[in-house]
Amino acid sequence: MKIFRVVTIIASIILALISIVWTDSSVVATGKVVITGDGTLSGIVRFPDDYPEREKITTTKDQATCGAFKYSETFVVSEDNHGLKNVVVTVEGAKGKITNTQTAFKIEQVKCQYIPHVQTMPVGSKLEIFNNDGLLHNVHAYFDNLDPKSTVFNKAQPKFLKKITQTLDKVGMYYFKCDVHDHMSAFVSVVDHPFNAVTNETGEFSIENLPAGTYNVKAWHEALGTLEKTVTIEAGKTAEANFDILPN
Ligand SMILES: [Cu+2]
Repeated sequence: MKIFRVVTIIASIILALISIVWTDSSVVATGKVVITGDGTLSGIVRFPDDYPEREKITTTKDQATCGAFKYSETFVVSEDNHGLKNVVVTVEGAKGKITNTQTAFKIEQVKCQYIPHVQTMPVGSKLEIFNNDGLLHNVHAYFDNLDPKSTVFNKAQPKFLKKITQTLDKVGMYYFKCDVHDHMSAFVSVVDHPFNAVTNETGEFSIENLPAGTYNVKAWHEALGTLEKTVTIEAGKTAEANFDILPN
């Protein structure tokens, strides 16, 4: 009986050591074991030919703060390479826990505009919503779509209420609209793994620490919907995934 117990303990120690080596684990500050790889996926989301102009939206109230018009943030396209900003790129099914120890994320309301327009954050994160304007906004958050039934919270934010804090606890896309200023919108992709990115000013993205494997990669845009692609990641290498937006 005693020998059996000793053997069991030794076996479990060996198994634990093997799993540490095999999974290329690293221990983050929180003490969580994070499984990662060393492959990278980079690419660009772009219009190969014609691309939409940035729309000018005339404001209807609070012009002293908001200005007479706002540029729409739906299609922000680089003149140089036709890359599209604010596309959420996700590698599905890659194994890895979130290493991000950031505890709070923020959206600011500045001159009647949500900043940033698109971001991702780990599920369960706190989102701090700031009112930097000296006027009333009304933060209306929806989950997955803009159906009134999909409302998650709906809060008036008068000028004296500088900060509202909300926990985003569902994996998926949160839509934000201001019920006072029609043109104001923002999107937060709430995720349960670290393999996500938002395209930059030139439509580019890079996702690191990917384990080798073949994955489905999704590119989501607020007006265009989702494009998908199968990509194979090799250990220590950078794979490329470019998404071309074709007229349909
Ligand atoms: Cu507003």
